Amino acid sequence: METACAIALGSNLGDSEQTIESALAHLEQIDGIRLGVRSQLYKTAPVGPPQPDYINACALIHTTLSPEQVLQTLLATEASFGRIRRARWGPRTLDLDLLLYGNRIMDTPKLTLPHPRMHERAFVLVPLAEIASNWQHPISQQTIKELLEQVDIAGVYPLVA
Ligand code: GSY
Repeated sequence: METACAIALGSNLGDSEQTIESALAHLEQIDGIRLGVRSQLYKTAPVGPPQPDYINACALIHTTLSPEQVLQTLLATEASFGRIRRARWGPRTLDLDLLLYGNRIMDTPKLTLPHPRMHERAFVLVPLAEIASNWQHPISQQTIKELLEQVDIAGVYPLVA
């Protein structure tokens, strides 16, 4: 049985557009993961300390893996693209976040679902609303479209207008 998941992709070091495209191609090759619809790329102002703008996107994946296995896959993919986890809010070659795993709610030391900050991040909600506007947040029950209406989207632009 497959579960639909939403993931967020971000990069602000190196050739970020290419990195995100390659990361999606890489994920598509993994057993137990089927890549679904994806958003376009967005250029986004950094949230956190001063650093270069980010390229962000979101994608849906359909998976037979457990949430922990999906997380491990995302972490391994980050590592294979040269990501070293340094400063918590610092620049990164590739950031992959598991936002939603079906309607699963969980909170363990390794993984919190839904992602605890997704509802406040325009750089997540804008691309996610493009591909999953009616998905209801499992805790608040608000749709992604409704969550998007509550954040400031200044600083989030489609890369190709
Ligand atoms: O949490 C993801 C990494 N990140 C981002 C990001 O992906 N986009 C923007 N615009 N700001 C960010 N700050 C951090 S940390």
